[in-house]
Amino acid sequence: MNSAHDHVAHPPVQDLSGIVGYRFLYTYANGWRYEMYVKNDATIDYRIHSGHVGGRWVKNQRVDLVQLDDDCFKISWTEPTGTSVCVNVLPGKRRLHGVIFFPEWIRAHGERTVLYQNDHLDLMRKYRDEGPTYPIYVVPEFAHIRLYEYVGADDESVIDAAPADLPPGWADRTN
Ligand code: FER
Repeated sequence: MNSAHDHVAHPPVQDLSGIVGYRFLYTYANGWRYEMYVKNDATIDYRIHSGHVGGRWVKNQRVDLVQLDDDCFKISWTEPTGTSVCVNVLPGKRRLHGVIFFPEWIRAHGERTVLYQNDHLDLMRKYRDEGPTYPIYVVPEFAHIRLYEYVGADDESVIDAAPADLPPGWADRTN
């Protein structure tokens, strides 16, 4: 029966202008360093500067992006590798929390995913389908956002090189 307590959810009005078109550099509490560019409301590009799969980079990953509240966004997706990721971003607080769900084969052989993924999508799906998938290696960590900059939406030049091909110290930038 309906009652005042079983209404369907009432999503908040969405204003994504505080995150779409931004690039951010962040360091997780476990030391892993990542870079994300929110290219538009459904797409990210990213580089992994250090960590379990440091050196990996990806363009045009489709994501679900929502605004949960003022200064609070959530980005969720599944990779062709089978890794799933959910990242909460609070730009004004320079705070981020990510949960990465790695399949077992990436815990054991992370190096297989350290490449420009877009050139190897069929291989990633083959590894994904061969597994093993389980047990899932869950990595929940806070991060500090060291740099948060507006670079504009839909710009293919923001992330267009491998982490290893950037100028020395590039990933150490702060603002
Ligand atoms: C992040 C955590 C994990 C992130 C990307 C990943 C761009 C991707 C992991 C993988 O596929 O290996 O904060 O941001």
